[in-house]
Amino acid sequence: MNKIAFITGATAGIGKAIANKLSENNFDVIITGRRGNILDALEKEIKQKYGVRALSLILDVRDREACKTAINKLPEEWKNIDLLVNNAGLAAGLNTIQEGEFEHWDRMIDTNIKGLLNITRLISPLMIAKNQGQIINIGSIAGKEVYPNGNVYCGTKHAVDAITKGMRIDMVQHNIRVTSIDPGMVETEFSIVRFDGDKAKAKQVYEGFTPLFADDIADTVLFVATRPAHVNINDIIIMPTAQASAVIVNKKS
Ligand code: NDP
Ligand code: 8X3
Repeated sequence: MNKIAFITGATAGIGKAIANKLSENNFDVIITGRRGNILDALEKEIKQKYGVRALSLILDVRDREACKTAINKLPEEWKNIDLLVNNAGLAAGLNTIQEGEFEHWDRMIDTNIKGLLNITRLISPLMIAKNQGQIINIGSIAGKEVYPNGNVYCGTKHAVDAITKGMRIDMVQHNIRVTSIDPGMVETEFSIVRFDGDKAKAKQVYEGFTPLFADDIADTVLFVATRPAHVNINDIIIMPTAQASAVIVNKKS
């Protein structure tokens, strides 16, 4: 029997790479996100390419009631979730606090913190019931350091760091492993979203050096997910070779 992984934010970037990587390595996957057309295509591709089971679930992690309904309605054979990857998240804007946009703050806090909590609250009891499971939270270097204009995004990722530690304490008695994977700069749709769809501005972020790619993070998730049952990786910070800290990047201009 394959293990079952539930992945949030599987329609793009890191989440999509994780869905592919886990499927390639014999996990059955529940892939979730808001963009149904992308999920449908990915579900078909995964089934064809890797011959594992895949189920797509259109889900906005901010919508607690919709998440409840969707997870409660999962067919019984899909409720046996072994691995939850809390990946859905975003940065919106890059401004000082005094110039920040309230809508950006709400979106980041509601997705990165409350969304992660919603999904964890709904899925962890399924793991507790079988006294087994694993949760991997995608944090960030922004959860370890604060950089100029990163204020609220960094705040949400610091919250993920603290919540991960809290989860590990609460879950230990239930034999559930909890990990945080904290990447530096990864070229995905992240900066396009941060800059409200401005692709040219987003491209500049990754110019002059080799950033991480989504597949690098997927490799890390696979490593964590395939350790023996008695081993838990608490936390991994993973950076591009050219990035020494949140703000120090060796760019060749
Ligand atoms: P992308 O923008 O490429 O992908 C983000 C994913 O999150 C999409 O699948 C999107 O799906 C999903 N998502 C966003 N909002 C919601 C929501 N409300 N409900 C459900 N799904 C949602 O970004 P990344 O892949 O780069 O980001 C993934 C995670 O990695 C985030 O948590 C981010 O903070 C973190 N991270 C990213 C880094 C980077 O440099 N790229 C570095 C460190 C951490 P859809 O739009 O279909 O809902
Ligand atoms: C994404 C990494 O440094 O762009 O979490 O905030 S950074």
